[in-house]
Amino acid sequence: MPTVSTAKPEIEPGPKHNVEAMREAFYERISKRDMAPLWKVMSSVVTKEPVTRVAPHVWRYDDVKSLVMESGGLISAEEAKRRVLILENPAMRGESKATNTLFAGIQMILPGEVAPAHRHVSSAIRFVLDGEGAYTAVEGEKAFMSPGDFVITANWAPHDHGNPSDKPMLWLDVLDFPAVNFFEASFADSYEGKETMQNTTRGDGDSLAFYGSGVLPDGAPADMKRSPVINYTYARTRPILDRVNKAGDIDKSHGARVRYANPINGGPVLPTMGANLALFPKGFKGEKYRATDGTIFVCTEGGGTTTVDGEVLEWGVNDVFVVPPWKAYSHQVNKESVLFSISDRPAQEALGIWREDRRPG
Ligand code: GTQ
Ligand code: FE2
Repeated sequence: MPTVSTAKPEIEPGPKHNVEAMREAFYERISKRDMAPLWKVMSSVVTKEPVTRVAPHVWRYDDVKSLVMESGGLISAEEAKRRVLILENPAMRGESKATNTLFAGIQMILPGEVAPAHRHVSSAIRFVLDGEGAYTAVEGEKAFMSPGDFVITANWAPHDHGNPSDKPMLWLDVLDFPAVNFFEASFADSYEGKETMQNTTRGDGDSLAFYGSGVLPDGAPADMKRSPVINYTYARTRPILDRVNKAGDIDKSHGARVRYANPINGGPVLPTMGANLALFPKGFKGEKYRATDGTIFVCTEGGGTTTVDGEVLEWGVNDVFVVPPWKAYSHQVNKESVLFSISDRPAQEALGIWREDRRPG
């Protein structure tokens, strides 16, 4: 076995020094062939724990609403195609991302406006903040929307929006296109100069009646990657939270919480994104929690604070906030409050990489 001696530096004038020089010369030579030594970067490419660029952040609805309303005077829904102000994570400006996998934006559609039909590989969800009686038509079926409604638009489903009501409607859009673009697998179709393809034989609200009522059409498929329900209405979901709360089924971190599910198989509503609605009873002081899915929250009732890695985020009705992956967080409320949340957890679970930690240090 060779031993390294430090006793005679004059006699062996640094084999270490020579090795370093030889290594550097080698790295330079392989670099010219588009290669690099893994051992120099191993710990930063195979990290011991999740490393995130995402910053915790709150977008206050007061600011957001007035700015989105102002955009209504600058551009029409028709011209913009989608009149949306992007909620950009402050640590990733210019990338159109709220988290590394999810886009978030606030869309507004004014009375009488329509946003033309299109389709894309990215799945989308809407979470309604303001207004009453505008619709999203998905594959030709109109889903009329009210605040708190959770509406899904699956991969490649044609969709358009319209507002026959007399009030502006605003909603939160969340799309998975940062994830789709990571895979470089995006396609989109605008139907420009073609038929809108929005004529089907389905009636308004059919999907919820057929699939969201504890019965299924005879001959419904035995499996489906995404839910056939278009609109999970607040009117139906919210009362369930009271029942869960009354039953005492209150998670120490997540409160009285339900998960939006695909009625065909009980799975997530979309393969890439999953959502929950949670009620926190008055005085709830949540236990710290962390998971690998960065999460976007929206408050629908009440208000409170979420402490993320020591930073306190304050939120009230219609405020949107982001918790980065693997950062320990806990919710606290003084009054009864409700939070909607959405993340890429189903995608991570499908890939076998999702983890949670109920006792972060
Ligand atoms: O409403 O179809 O915020 O396609 C981003 C992309 C909304 C939409 C967005 C979209 C839409
Ligand atoms: Fe779209």
